[in-house]
Amino acid sequence: MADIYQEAAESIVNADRASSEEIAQRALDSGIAPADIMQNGFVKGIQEVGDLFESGEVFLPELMMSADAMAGATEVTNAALEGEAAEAKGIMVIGTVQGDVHDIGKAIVIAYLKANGYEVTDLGRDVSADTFIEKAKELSADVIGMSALLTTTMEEQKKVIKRIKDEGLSYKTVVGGAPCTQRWADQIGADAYAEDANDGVKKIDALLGK
Ligand code: B1M
Repeated sequence: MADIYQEAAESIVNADRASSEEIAQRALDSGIAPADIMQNGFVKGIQEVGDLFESGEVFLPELMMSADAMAGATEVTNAALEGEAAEAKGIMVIGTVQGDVHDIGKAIVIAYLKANGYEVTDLGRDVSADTFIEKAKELSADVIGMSALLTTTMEEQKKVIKRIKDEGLSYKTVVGGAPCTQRWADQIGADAYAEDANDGVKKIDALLGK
């Protein structure tokens, strides 16, 4: 099993989308859970590319190609999770905050939420505070989820939460993304911080008493 995890990670490092999709499908066909191949294989690969990017060993165009390979793998594993959908537990809107285009993690979180019975609307990336609030109102959401991957865009989460409080709205809020922490969530008054997709489901279940 370790071999397929290794292959998965390598397909991301090699920025090979055809290969990442094929490996994802092969893993699912052999009975590996979507979360396992994602976390133990593909995510390891994108983290390695992130480290290489940070140390100047790969550049932005290569990082973008690896992200594309990651998107291919995510599509395959998420399609498998969609099939597990259960009865709706709550309504959620989720997006990547304004100024931020990182959406791979968000796609994984959405798939987990859907598979665990949430009705989720993906607001996409580079989502303004106005859009978060408008869409939550329009869809009568229970929860607003905000993903931020840049230290510079985390502040946008604070902006949305401030709007909710200033307008006396009652949406629950969840923040996530690599630079976020429980401490940050407490500081900005978010109802929950989720470290990963699994934790996201647990925290939202707890917030809504499910
Ligand atoms: Co960017 N990038 N990037 N990047 N990128 C990071 C984040 C960085 C850490 C890389 C580095 O320098 N080491 C760095 C940020 C530094 C910082 O702010 N401290 C960085 C930078 C600097 C940049 C640019 C500024 C580069 C440039 O232009 N010079 C630029 C910014 C663009 C912008 O957003 N305005 C940029 C661009 C890009 C790409 C477009 C090339 C691509 C994104 C493609 C895409 O997403 N469609 C990209 C990528 C791929 C990365 C890395 C390598 C990988 C991110 C990722 O997908 N991780 C990243 C380095 C790294 O993380 N090692 C990096 C895998 C994913 C599964 O994990 O997103 O953490 P993650 O999601 C997890 C949890 O965090 C959590 O659950 C997920 C699943 O477990 N989670 C939530 C996330 N959101 C949640 C929401 C929730 C709950 C949980 O509830 C609402």
